[in-house]
Amino acid sequence: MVYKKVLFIAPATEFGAYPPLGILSVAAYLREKGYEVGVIDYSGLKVSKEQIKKDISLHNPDMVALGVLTGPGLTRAMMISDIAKSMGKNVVWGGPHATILPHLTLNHPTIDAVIMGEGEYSLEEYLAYLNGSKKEPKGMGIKIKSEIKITPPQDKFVDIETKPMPAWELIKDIDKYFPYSKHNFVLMEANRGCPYRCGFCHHANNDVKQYGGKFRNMSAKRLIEQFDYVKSLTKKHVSRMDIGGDMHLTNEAFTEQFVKEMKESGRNIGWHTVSRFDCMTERMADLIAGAGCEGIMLGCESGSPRIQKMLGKKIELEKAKKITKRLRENGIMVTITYMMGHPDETSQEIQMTKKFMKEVPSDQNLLQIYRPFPGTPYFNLSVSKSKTKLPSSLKDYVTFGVLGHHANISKVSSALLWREFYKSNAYEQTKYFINQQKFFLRKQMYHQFFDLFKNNKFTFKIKEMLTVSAK
Ligand code: B12
Ligand code: SF4
Repeated sequence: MVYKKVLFIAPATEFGAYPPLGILSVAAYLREKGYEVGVIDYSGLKVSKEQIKKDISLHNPDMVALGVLTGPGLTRAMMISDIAKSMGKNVVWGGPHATILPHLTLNHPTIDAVIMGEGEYSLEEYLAYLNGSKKEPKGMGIKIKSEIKITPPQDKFVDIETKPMPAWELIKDIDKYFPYSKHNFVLMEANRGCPYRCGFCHHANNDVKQYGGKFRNMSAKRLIEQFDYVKSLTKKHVSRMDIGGDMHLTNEAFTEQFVKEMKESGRNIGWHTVSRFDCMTERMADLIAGAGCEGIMLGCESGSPRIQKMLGKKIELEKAKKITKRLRENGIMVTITYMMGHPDETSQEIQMTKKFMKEVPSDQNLLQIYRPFPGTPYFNLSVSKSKTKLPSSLKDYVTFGVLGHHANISKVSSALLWREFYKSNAYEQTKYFINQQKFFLRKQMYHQFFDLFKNNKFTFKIKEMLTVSAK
């Protein structure tokens, strides 16, 4: 049999439509290598077994390749794999879940292979292998006669600047990503990897680093080309880029070049980005503001110096204050992420985070209770402290992360942890709601402004606040 036709599927969940950027990139690369490719994105849609069967029959591929995250998307990913296998297809998984847990993924009976880390070269090598090449494919796990074999990482990684344009045109209903009548955002691939290793994060994992390759950032010029390509495929009004990925502005030199290209384009495209306080400078805050940046997310995670040190994120309160103030003076909306429930966190340390949140004048403090994610140092700690039962099948990972499965590895009781979280969060969410509405008005994003009322988000927030303060 010759493996020539690959159908990529993003199982995702019915809650929210997001472009499957990993799949779009791998599909574009394989097509350039002469394979026939198709893409189906089920994000934001309810989907039945009959529909899946119909979709696979229609494309009639030799291989069904899925991109999967840990969490609720796993249910549909397993369902699609079972159906595809019953139709005689070779079934491959790629993306974060398969990278972190290749053995557990391959133990599922209907999955033939997993691609670990970056997908382009490994899937190409796997297809060549299936088509008779003697060369063992790198960067993957294969089931050979029920035996699982994990192969070494690739020794070459993709140049994200020159790789083919992500295959956005293969998505049937691209407009689903742009729900507003005006001023929609495009989520864009702008970089790969992360140079850091924060204890709770996917990027702290050795396999993620080895199989995913080094951190790479894309030029603004290439990003604008991608943006224009997406715009050319939709009649919807798209005016802004959401620079996807976990880390973007790592230093002043890159930022300087990035904003230079943004300005030279003369396009006035709005963009939202990501950085860390220890990477940011006041000069960077000025530079990005002058080149269309409208929003930035910065990871802080805790106000406790012990926890920051443990995470490798040494954040000076005074610097964070100064930078946030400068960003906001420049009209940039600032979101700072925090967590409660770090390893051995004390009640005193929770108070330090609350104090930090109060003193740093952001638009939004995005607060979460820590939830363990597989393959990370915090997760291993959680398991070794016996707070988390190690899941033994794909099914056990469905409720991870998103659905609030959590193990308390702090020193405070769970009741206190959740009480502190709800109290702070109700206030923070209300503050954010007001700041966000101000932002929409300032930017004349009226559809977004009224959408919050239409979907009753305001009443919901007020209710949440009243319920918590009544406790
Ligand atoms: C955008 C984004 C989202 C978006 C859209 C997700 C999507 N469509 O993929 C949204 C907002 C929905 C989201 C939600 C969540 N996310 Co998210 N997200 C990201 C982010 C920032 C960028 C993803 C991206 O587009 N990357 C660019 C592309 C090119 O990279 P890629 O997807 O990794 O693809 C490459 C390889 O993985 C591989 N590959 C990927 N798919 C496939 C498929 C095949 C067949 C093959 C062969 C290869 C392959 O090849 C690609 C190119 O080389 C990543 C961080 C990151 N840097 O990747 C986190 C990340 C993927 N998210 C993460 C998490 C934890 C979540 C949430 C659980 C958060 C939460 N608590 O709610 C939810 C889960 C939601 C769900 N439904 O399951 C984790 C994943 C951890 C894990 N074990 O799964 C990441 C890695 C962040 C982190 N640092 O921890 N996320
Ligand atoms: S800087 Fe962000 S993406 Fe990088 S390891 Fe830390 S939390 Fe993860």
